[in-house]
Amino acid sequence: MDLYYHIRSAPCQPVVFLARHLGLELNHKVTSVYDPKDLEALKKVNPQHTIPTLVDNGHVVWESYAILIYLAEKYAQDDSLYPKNPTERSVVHQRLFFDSGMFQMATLQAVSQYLVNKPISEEHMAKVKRGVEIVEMYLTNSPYVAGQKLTIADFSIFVSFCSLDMMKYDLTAYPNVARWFAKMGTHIPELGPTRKVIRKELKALLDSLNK
Ligand SMILES: N[C@@H](CCC(=O)N[C@@H](CS)C(=O)NCC(=O)O)C(=O)O
Repeated sequence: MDLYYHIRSAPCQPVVFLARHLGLELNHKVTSVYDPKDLEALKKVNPQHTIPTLVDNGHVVWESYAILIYLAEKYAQDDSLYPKNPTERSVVHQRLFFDSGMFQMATLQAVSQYLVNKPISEEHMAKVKRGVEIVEMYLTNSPYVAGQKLTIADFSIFVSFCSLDMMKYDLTAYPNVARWFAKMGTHIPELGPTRKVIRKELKALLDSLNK
């Protein structure tokens, strides 16, 4: 399976982390969307030219949340990561769409400002705080964001919290989030070193874009 990706790209990270969790061997095709040659190669498989893009035996999937679903449905040993039961699945979807519709972008924009020492508006931080409060609520009486079991929603929301962690966001008032965030590290092999690379690569990109 080929994965067109860049580790600094937030939508790529949940896919990489889920693949590691599942023990999948991916052929990592490092792709910078700022490099015209890489972009041309990406356009040949994905006319929308976004990363992540997965190519599995000729079948092309893009949009990170669609890739998470595809990998879990096709390669997980059971349906716990992406439950078949419609009631349980609807909770996973709600968490995923919360991240996709609001939280991922809010956290990414905040950390992008932080890493280049630019101010983040109070209004923007209020939006981030609202998102953190919502996840704290998800985790009240639940070890994982969609309930008793680890699901693909944990991987996507985890990446949003990795962005907040990069900006030293204080989670003291959110004990459930803090506990869950630490626990997620046990589900993703090689997480620590990868997060260091993510920070370095993202900072380098932002510095070059803000010159
Ligand atoms: N909603 C998409 C967003 C993907 C996305 O926009 N990725 C950026 C890199 S972080 C990209 O590929 N930009 C290049 C482009 O849109 O041409 C997903 O979740 O996969």
